[in-house]
Amino acid sequence: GVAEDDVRTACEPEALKRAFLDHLLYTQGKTLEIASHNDIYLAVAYTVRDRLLRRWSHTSSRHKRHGTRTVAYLSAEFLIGPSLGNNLLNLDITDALRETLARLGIDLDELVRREVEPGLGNGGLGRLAACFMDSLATGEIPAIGYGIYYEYGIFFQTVVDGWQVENTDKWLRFGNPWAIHHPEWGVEVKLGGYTEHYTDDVGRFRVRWVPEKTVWGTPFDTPVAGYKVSTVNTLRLWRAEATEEFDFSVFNRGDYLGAVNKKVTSENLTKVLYPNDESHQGKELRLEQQYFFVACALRDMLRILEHRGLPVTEFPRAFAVQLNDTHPAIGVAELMRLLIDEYLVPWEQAWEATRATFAYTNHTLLPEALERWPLELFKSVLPRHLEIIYEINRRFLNEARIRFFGDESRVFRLSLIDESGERYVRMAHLACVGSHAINGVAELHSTLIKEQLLPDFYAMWPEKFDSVTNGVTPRRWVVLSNPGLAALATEALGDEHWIRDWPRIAGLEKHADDAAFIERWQRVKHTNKRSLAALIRDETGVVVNPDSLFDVLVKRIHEYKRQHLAVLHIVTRYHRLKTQRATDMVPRTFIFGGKAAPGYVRAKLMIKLITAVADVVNSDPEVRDLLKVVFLPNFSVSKGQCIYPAAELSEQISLAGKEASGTGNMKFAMNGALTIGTMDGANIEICQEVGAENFFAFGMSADEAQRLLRSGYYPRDLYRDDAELRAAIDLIRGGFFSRGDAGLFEPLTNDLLNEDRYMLLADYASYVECQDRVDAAYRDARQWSRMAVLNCARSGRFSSDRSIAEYARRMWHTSALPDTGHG
Ligand code: 26M
Repeated sequence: GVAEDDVRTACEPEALKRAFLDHLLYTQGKTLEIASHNDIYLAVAYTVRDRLLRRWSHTSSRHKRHGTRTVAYLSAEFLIGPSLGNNLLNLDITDALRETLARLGIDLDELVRREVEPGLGNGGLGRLAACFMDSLATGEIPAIGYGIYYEYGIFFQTVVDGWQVENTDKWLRFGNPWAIHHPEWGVEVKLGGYTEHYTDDVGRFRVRWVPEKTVWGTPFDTPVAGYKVSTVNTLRLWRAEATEEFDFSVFNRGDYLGAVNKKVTSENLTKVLYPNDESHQGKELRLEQQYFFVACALRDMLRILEHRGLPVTEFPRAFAVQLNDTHPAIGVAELMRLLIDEYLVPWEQAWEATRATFAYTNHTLLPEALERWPLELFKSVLPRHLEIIYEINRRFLNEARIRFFGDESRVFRLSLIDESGERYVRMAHLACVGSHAINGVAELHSTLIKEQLLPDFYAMWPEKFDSVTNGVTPRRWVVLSNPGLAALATEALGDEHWIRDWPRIAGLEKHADDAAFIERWQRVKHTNKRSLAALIRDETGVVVNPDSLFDVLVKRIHEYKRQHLAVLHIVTRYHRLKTQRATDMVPRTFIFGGKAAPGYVRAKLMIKLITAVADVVNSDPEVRDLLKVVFLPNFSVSKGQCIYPAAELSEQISLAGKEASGTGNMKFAMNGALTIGTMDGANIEICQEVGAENFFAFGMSADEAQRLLRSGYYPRDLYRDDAELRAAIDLIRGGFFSRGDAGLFEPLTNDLLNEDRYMLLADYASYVECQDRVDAAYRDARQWSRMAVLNCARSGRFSSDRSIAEYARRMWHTSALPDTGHG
C-alpha cells in the first residue's frame, strides 16, 4: 500500500506541507494568517486521516479478497483517548510532520497536547477495548470494533469545595476529524411492540415482530492503524436518528411538532454514556442502547457477508464475535432471530452457527454489576427476543436435566431466567449458553468464575472456560506517554523492535546494575515528575516537591478499590508526624484521581474525604514537605499519559477477589513504578513476573478474606485493638478534617466499624507495615531504581499484543493477514 502513495498521501515533508495547507484552505476555509488553533488542528488531523484512508482502502480490499475470518469486537465502550499522537506514531510520520509544521511556525507537540479526547467509556473495560483495537491492527488481524457513538461521553469532573461536580462532555463541539459518517450503510432497528405467529403462503410457521417504533442507525467509522504496518482496521460506532418513514407517517397526519418530538426521542438513544460501572440498574434506555448497537453490528456483518458473495450459513466462518462483558449479550438472541425469522434457517442449524460465532469475556464478579433485566421491561422492549430466549432456555434446561439427572435445584440455578423473586433475564447466563468460549481477564479471576460465579456452567462445559490475562498497548502507554523512557530503551536495546515485541524489554534487565544506565533512568523519571508537578500546580494550585516519592492511586472511585484505605494510611502518617517527631519519614506526595458514578453517594464522599484530608495536611506547617496530598480532577486517558510515567509507587489495594484484573497496574509497571498491592487480579501475575522481592505485597489472599468473612468478621474488634487504626478513624469521625462536622464522614466510618464489606480494617495493619518497608526501600535511591528497572524489564507479559494473540489462537481461530505487497 505504502508504495502506491500518491501526491495526496505521500509522507515527505513537501507533500505533508501541501496537504496541510490544502486542508486548511479547502476544508477549513482559512489561510494560515486567520486560522484558529482548532482550524490548524483539524487541517493537520485531515492530513493524517488521508494517509490512514489510503492504507485503509487497501486493507479492506485485501480482507475481501482473502475472505479470512474477521474479528467483531462488540463493546458498549471504546475509550480510545486522543488520536493525533497515536496515529502519527503508528504511521511513523511524527518527525516529518513536526519539521514541516515547525517551518510554518506551528508546534505539533502543542497540537497533540491540547487535543480533546472522546470519553466514550467509563474506565478499565472501555480502555481495554481500545488497547485491543491497537493490538489487533498491529498484529494485522482483520477486525472491526462495534460500539456506540455517544454524543455525550463520560462526564467532565471538576472539584468544588472538595466535592465532585459533573459537567457535560460535549466532545463533538469542535468537530471530530477522525470519523467518517456513512449514512449509506444505515440500518433500521425495531423496538417494542408485539409478535404475531402465522403460517405463510407456503405453509411454514413464521413469526412477525410488529414493533412499536423503529430507529435508524448510521455508522461513524474511525480508522485504527497498526504500528508501522500497512493494516488499518475499523472502529465502527453507531448513532441513532429518526427513521424517515416514521417521520413521513406522522407528517402526513399533519402533526409536525409530534413528528419533531419523536425524532428527538429517537436521537436520545445514543445521546449519553451511562456513567456507572460495576453497578447495574435496569434502565430501559440502557437496554435499548445495548440492543441498538448490537442489532446494527449484526446487520452490518450480514451486509459484508453478502457483499463478499457468501451465504448466511457462512456467518461463523466469516466472523468471530467477541462480547465485551454482557452489555452486547443480546446479540446471541438477535443472531438467532435473524437466522430463524428472516433467513428461515432451521433452529438447530442456527443455534450451532450462533455458538460457533460468539465468545464471552466476563469482567466482574461483583453481584451488583451482573446484568439482569426485569422480565416485563425486557418484554416491552424486545418481545421477540424474549420468546427466543425462552426457547433457548427450554432446550438448554432439558439438556441440563439429562446431564444432572434428578438435580432440579441445579437446573433452577442454571436457568436463563432468575425466578427466585421478581423474574429477570440473566444476561451472563445467556452469554454463556450462546458462546463457545468464556474467559476471565486474569488467572485468579478466571478461577473464581469457574468456582464461584458460574460453577454449574463449569460443571456442564469445563472445556468452554478459559483465561486471558489483560494487557495494555506499549505504544500509547510507553512510547507516546514516556518518550524519555522510550529513547533510553531503544538506545539500550540497540533497536526499536521492543515497540512491537514488548517482551524484548527484558533486555533492560542486564542494565539494572549499570550505574550510568541507572542515572539516566533516574533523570527520565525526574523529568516526568517535574512535568506532572507542573500539571498539578496548574490544575489544583498545589505545589509538590518533585524530589518526594510520587505515590499514585488513580482509577474509578469504588468501595471495593478501597481508596479510603489509602486515606487511613495517610492519616496514620499525619498522626505520627503530629504525635511523635517522626522526622525520618520519607517525603511523599500522594496523588489521587478518578471519577465516582454520579449516583454513588459513598464514592463521592470518598472524594470529599481525600480532598478534606488534603486541605488539612497540605496547610499544616508542621508537616512541611513530608506529606502532600492531591486530588487531580478529571482523570482520563490524557491525564493517565501524564501520570503513569511520573509514578514511583503504584497503589493497587482492592480487597483480594474483587478486582477482576486491573490494567492501570500494568501501565505503572511498564513505566517503572513499583507496586504496593494485594494479591488480587493481575497484581498476582505482576508479582510473579517481577519477583516478590521487587513488589510490595500486603493483605489477605482471596481465600483468607473469604474464610474470615465466613467465620465471622468483626471490624470493631480490630478498631479496639489497634491504637494507630483507632487514632486514624477517630480523627476522621471526630470531625478533624471537616471543621468539626463529626457527622460528615459517618456513613464511611460507621460502615467501617460495623460492616466493612471490603475488609479495610483487616488489611490495615499489614498495609501500613508494608508502607513502612516502602519508605525504607526508597531511602536507597540506587536500589529503588534497580527495582524499578526490573519491574519494567519484566513486564513483557502485559502487552495487549500478547492478550490478542491468545484470543486469536484460542477463541477466534484466526491469524494475521499481513500485507505482503504482492496482492
Ligand atoms: C453496566 C450497565 C449499565 C451501565 C454501565 C454498565 C457498566 C459499564 C462499564 C458496567 C461495567 C463497566 O465496566 C466495568 C469495568 O471496567 N470492569 C473492569 O474491567 C477491566 C478490564 O477487564 C478490569 O481490568 C477491571 O478489573 C474491571 O473492574
